[in-house]
Amino acid sequence: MDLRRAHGSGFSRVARVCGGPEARGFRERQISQGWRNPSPATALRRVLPYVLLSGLALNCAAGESPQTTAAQQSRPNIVLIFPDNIGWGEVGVYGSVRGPLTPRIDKLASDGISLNNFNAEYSCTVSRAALMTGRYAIRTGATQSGGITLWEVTIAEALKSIGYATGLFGKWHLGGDVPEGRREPSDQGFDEFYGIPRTSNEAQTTVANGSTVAGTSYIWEGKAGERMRHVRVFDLESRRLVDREAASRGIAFMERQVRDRKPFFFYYPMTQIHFPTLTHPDFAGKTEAGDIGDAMAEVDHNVGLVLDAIDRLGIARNTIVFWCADNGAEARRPWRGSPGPWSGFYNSAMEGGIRTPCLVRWPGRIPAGRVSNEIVHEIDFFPTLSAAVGADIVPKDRAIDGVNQLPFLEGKQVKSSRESVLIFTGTNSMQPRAVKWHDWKFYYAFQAAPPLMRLFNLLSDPKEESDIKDANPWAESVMAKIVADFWATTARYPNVPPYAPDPYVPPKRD
Ligand SMILES: [Ca+2]
Repeated sequence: MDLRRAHGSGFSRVARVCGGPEARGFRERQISQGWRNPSPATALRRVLPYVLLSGLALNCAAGESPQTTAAQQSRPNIVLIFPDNIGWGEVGVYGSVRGPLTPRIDKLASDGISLNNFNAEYSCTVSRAALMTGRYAIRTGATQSGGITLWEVTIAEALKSIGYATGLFGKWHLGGDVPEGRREPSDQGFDEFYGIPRTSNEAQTTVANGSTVAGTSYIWEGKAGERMRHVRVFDLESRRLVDREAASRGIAFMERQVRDRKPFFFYYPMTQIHFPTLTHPDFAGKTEAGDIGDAMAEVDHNVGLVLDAIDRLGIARNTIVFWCADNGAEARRPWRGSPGPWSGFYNSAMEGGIRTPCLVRWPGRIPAGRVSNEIVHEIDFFPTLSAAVGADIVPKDRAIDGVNQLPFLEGKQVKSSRESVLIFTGTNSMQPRAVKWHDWKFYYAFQAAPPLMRLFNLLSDPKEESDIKDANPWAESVMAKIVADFWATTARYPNVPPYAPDPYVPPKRD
């Protein structure tokens, strides 16, 4: 299969579909041009054909009985595709640096709204915590090794409470190092789960995070009321297969819910293109654009599988589809991604770490072909979905940071419901790293590069400029031993707490 040719023709097809005055080629859709919101009359002209067609399309859609249509109309299905570590520079409509590799994603953009100022938290777990709870992750105490507590109310739990079927196919990463039997997807509202409980790089060693033993990292499957079960070891071979398998299982999940006439929430947190960026054999080496190019072609293909299934099931008009990346571009070499026009990568508070591609499609409700520079945040999903499903399912007993963006997405409201974004990079400090307000970004502590572990050799590199950690994997454990020896002394002799008043008396120890 000549992917370049296939994607090339797909790309030009998208260009034709998008070819109105508001979308004259992809370059013009870049942020340098900005987006002027349409006048109400223009917006109405854009929407009117869909309003007029919607009744007809619902009646004509293959395989939909009148009852199905009525049930589906009352509660839309939600498909949330949430790929990992994809920067702006990988997506056609956001100005891909690797060529036209994403025709299906680009078509999704032209069928809905492209958000040019969509904000996420800066890393995998905190981003998922914010997405699922509608709260800045710092409120949840989310950490990679700890996850989030069962006290948090997730979108899945909220939707389940009003009769939705809920399925997670992909990457969980909200249950900490040991989610098994404690913090599984089924403990947070998901009826079904297939995928990896933690993160993709375990495939390099098969050592589960928090363990030191090879062969402890698995692909899992689970169901509500049961504990997770091993499917197979998560290694470099199964890492290549997991996203396709998740798509297949997710599609089967959608088919079952349509058959049972039940509204559904299909959450598809893809593992691509997080390192190791190794793709399905169908795509490995096929794009001539490197591992990331291959991975983006695979991501696009899997998006296409889901969209085709939605069409085949006749539910397109009653299904909201989101395609949004969890945080900024992958940074690890040799799989360093592109943040497009922005600086920084994931794990950074810079725009390249927190401003990610986000597309939303809801035919007949969200006008097609719109591009917006208005600020939206992933914490807005929860209240927005609450509005979209017509049920007040947002928890009232806790702080919720998200706001309802449905009127904005539908074009009924010109401006976003949000004017600002807080950016935290720590899990313990209430001090934000930065605040965005309209076009302004204020840093309390500016740090251009990701605060990742780094290793320098002071003889060959006295200025500490060349990070050689990934070439010296032995170093981390040597340093960890030195640190652990220090901390061991504090168990017997605790540190004096900051701001301890006088007279200070150390706590008694046996
Ligand atoms: Ca991520």
